[in-house]
Amino acid sequence: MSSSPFTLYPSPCACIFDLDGVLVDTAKYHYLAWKRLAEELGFYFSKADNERLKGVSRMASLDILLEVGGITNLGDREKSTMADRKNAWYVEYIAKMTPDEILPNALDFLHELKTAGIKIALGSASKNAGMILQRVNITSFFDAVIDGNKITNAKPDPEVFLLGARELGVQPTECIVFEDAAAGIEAAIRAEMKCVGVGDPDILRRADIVIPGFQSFSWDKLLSLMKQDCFAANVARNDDEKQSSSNKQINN
Ligand code: B16
Ligand code: MG
Repeated sequence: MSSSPFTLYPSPCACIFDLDGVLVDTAKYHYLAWKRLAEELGFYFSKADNERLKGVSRMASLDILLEVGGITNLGDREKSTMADRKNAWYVEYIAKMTPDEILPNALDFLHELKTAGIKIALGSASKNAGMILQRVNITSFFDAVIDGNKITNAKPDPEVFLLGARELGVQPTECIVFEDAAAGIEAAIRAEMKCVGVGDPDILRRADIVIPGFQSFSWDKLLSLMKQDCFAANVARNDDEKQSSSNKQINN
C-alpha cells in the first residue's frame, strides 16, 4: 500500500473549525458561569472539573456538574431552568468579547485559507456560536456555520462535521477538521475526515497531527506535512491503535 495520503484521499479543499478552544477561548467564560451555578447549589466547581466540559453539550455539561456536586434526582424541568440560568450568565460574558480574543494567529490562518480558495465551515457544539463569531468579527470567513442549534447528536457523533461538509458541497474526505476536544477528534474520525488536534497531544492522541496553536502554522505547512505522511496515521489508525501520540506532535 502506498503511504502517500494523496493517493488515498482527494486533495483537501475545505477546513472545518471547532470554535471554543480552537479559534477563541470561551472555556474561561463557561467556567465562570458554571462555577457560579455550583456556588448557588452549595459546592465548589474546580478548573480541573471544568476540563471535562470542553466540547460537551450544555445539558451534558450540567449533568457532569451535578455529578461533581453529588446532586441527583433532579427533574428535566429543574435541570432546564439551571442550564438557562448558567447560559444567561455566560451570554453576559461573551456579549463583551472583542476581536482581541481570537487565539494567536488564528485570524491570519483564516485569511490564508480564504486567499487559497479553501472553503471554511464552523462545527461547534455551542448554541451561542453565531453570537461569538459576530463579537470577534469573523462571521464573514465562514461559508457554512453548523452549531448546537442545527444538530441533534453531540460530538463524538459525526453529525456536526458531516453537515458542515454537506453545506459546503464537498465530500467528507476532502475536509480537514481542527479540534481541541477528544470527543471532537472522534467525531472527525467517524466522519472520515482528516483531523488536526489543537492543544495537548496526550488528550488528542487520536488526531492525525497535533499542534499547540496556530502560531507559526500555515496552510502551506499543513500541505507539506500531509506530503510528509503525517496524515498516514489516518490510515494506520485502524491497524495500530497503540501508536504513540508523541510522534505526531508538531512543534510549530
Ligand atoms: P453552549 P465547541 C462547546 O463549544 C464548548 O466547548 C462546551 O464547553 C460547551 O458546553 C458547548 O460548546 C455548548 O455551548 O452552552 O454555548 O451551547 O468547543 O464545540 O465550539
Ligand atoms: Mg472546542
